[in-house]
Amino acid sequence: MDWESFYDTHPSPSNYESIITAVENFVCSHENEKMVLITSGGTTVPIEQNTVRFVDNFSLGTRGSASAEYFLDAGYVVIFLYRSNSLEPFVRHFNNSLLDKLEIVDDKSIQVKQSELDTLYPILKKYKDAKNANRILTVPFTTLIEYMWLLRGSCMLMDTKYSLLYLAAAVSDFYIPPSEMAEHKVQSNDGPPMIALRLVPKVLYAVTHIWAPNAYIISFKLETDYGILEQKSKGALIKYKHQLVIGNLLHTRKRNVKLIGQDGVIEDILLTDEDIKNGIEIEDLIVSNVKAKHDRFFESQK
Ligand code: PAZ
Repeated sequence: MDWESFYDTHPSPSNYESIITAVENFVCSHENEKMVLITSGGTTVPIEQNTVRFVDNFSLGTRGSASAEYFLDAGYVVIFLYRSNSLEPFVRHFNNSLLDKLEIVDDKSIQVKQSELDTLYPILKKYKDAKNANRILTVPFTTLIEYMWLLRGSCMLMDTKYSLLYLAAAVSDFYIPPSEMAEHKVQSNDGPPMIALRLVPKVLYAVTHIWAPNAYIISFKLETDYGILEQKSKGALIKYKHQLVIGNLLHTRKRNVKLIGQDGVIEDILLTDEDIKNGIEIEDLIVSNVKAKHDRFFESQK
């Protein structure tokens, strides 16, 4: 199925109009400012219409949520399109550990432990500054179909050279059309289910040629086999003609990425053990590299 038929045959989520209106208002309130759309986390593929089970993937949302913080530091306004319950900017630092950083003073007040203040304060300050200045909009999705609609709607609102599309979400290549799903919970006493997965159409062509051809567009490519990473990344650049592919391998993604541009140059970003010990995150280096590239692209579009 091509991407046009996909949108023709899969209706938008029920809350789509209100979400896209919020995105539109956000975009309009930041006209002529550098803006990044970050997609983050993995899509789910339900196997029942009343969904009890779904096919998921490994992505935690670290890449997207950490990058969002560095883009804010770099002066970008951020739209964070993320899988519900995956990591979010700022909050990611405290997942599961927030309660241990607080203490009860008396029955009317609690406070941050003195020993945690130096860590918590700068993160809270940046979070509040970004929120109060309306510099970040978070938009959750869960299913593949929600993601597809929200991606299209957001890209179409961001078709300018001020926009950077940073497509780091892990989007399923396979799905079950709702018309072919069981309505109710699949029963084990009916025997092993025969589930036919269909291919999800590649929408990157539409992103780069139809929805946001004026934006600077970065797609990510994840592989598990080092031998095909470069070739697949270059293949995507040839096919979709966008500006940059960031390639990474499942087990080394937090310490090594390859940035591959249309000129064929491959830049390696590699963290050493020392960097990691010192708390350096690879997203910090990715974002400063990408910002410089977007700046040059922006100047060249005048
Ligand atoms: O979310 P995370 O930090 O656990 O992983 C990031 C990533 C590997 C999903 C991202 O860097 C990426 O490669 N996204 C594209 C995946 C794909 O090829 O579909």
